[in-house]
Amino acid sequence: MGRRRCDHPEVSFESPIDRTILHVDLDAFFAAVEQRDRPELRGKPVIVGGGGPNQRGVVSTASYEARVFGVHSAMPLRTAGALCPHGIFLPVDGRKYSRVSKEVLAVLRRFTPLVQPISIDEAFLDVTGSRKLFGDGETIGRAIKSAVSDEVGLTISVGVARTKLVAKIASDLRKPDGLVVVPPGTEAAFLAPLPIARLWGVGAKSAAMLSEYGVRTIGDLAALPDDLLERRFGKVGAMIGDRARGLDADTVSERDPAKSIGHEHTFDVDSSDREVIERSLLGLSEGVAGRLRDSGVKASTVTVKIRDSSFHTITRQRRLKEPTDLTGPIFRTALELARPEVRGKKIRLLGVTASGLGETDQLSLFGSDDPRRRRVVEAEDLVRHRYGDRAITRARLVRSRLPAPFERDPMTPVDMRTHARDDAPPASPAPLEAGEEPDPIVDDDEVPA
Ligand code: DCP
Ligand code: MG
Repeated sequence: MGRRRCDHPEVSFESPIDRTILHVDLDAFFAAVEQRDRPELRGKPVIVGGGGPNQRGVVSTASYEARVFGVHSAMPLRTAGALCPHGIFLPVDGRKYSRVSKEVLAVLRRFTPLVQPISIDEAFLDVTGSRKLFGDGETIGRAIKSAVSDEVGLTISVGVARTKLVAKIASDLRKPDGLVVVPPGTEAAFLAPLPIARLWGVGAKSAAMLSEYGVRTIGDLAALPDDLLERRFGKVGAMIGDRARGLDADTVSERDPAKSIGHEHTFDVDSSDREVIERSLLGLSEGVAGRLRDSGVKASTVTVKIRDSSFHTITRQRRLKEPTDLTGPIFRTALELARPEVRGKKIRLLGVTASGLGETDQLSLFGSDDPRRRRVVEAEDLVRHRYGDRAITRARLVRSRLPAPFERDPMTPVDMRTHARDDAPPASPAPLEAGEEPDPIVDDDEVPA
């Protein structure tokens, strides 16, 4: 079992809160379930995703035995077949994986009620309040690993730290079957030697810009002065600097209280430029849709918020015919709601919020979405998770010079970062109108940034 304790000397790092956060992520999830259920597959290169090596489509996941050959998620099946001709190709059994995912969640919830599922096979847990009952973070991590192994028959990797970011990086470091503990006070030292690509919010572009300053590792980034980072990267600069030093105030929020997911953007200079406004709405919609997918929920209502140069704020809301977690329908609705309201005004702030959230079957292979489109979106999500929100974006956004990620509106009263934000009542009541059927989504406007 991979296990590592970070034994760097204490670095000075002030945190007012003594939290213990775990990030847990099942190993080679879909493939591991198949190997569990069919012992003859154990120790073999198993590739889950579609019909076989000569089929269209992509790999959902590969067992660690298949990864040795270079096979990985989102790779075309044909490529996987060429790399690993002896691979055992299996179709995706979404219903089974959803069921197993729920069993694992039930185990996790025995250790704390504060469980935030992030995807079908990973979750954050805040176990601060459980330590008296179950022991320290490491002890709880071990107990979770044993329980998941004994009761569900799968291995799960665990990261233990004081912040979500550090816990997530830690859980990935010794996969499979890892347990990595980062003791309080050693966050910055733990992060320092890692490449900056591991940091949330640092995409390929930012990495290239940072390399101009000789930044390769998270430690190099942490050493840059804040004012330089802010000058070069704006508000985001200070944020990634903090993250590089292990500072991250994001809290573990259960999914249930999240009634809406919203992103907002304040323009540096108030704008009446239609192109600028529409691009912003697209970027905001994209961010919201990504968060919906991360949380495994679909939204049935879209709200736009518009503040003009005189600080007059309105919101307009519309219910969609069909719940969605995709950018297209959210953007189109936001655009239709905003267009009549922005005409002839100088706009200071725009917001897009999705509400009426319902749990999706994580593998919406079963939904009415086009499964091909769904695969593209999932592959994008994977890149986004690995390299930050701006690693993949639409052509229309690439041409723009919008800051990323979008900042929240400082005047919004309830600010709980990305999740768990109560639906603010519309400033001026807006009737709920029936949304139109979403148009087919154009696939070819995505390009890597
Ligand atoms: N998945 C998918 N398509 C992707 C990425 C993932 O269908 N592009 C599915 C299959 C994975 C599951 O989601 O088994 C969980 O994703 P992870 O990224 O956690 O990958 P694994 O659990 O397979 O492997 P790891 O051990 O790296 O966590
Ligand atoms: Mg996993």
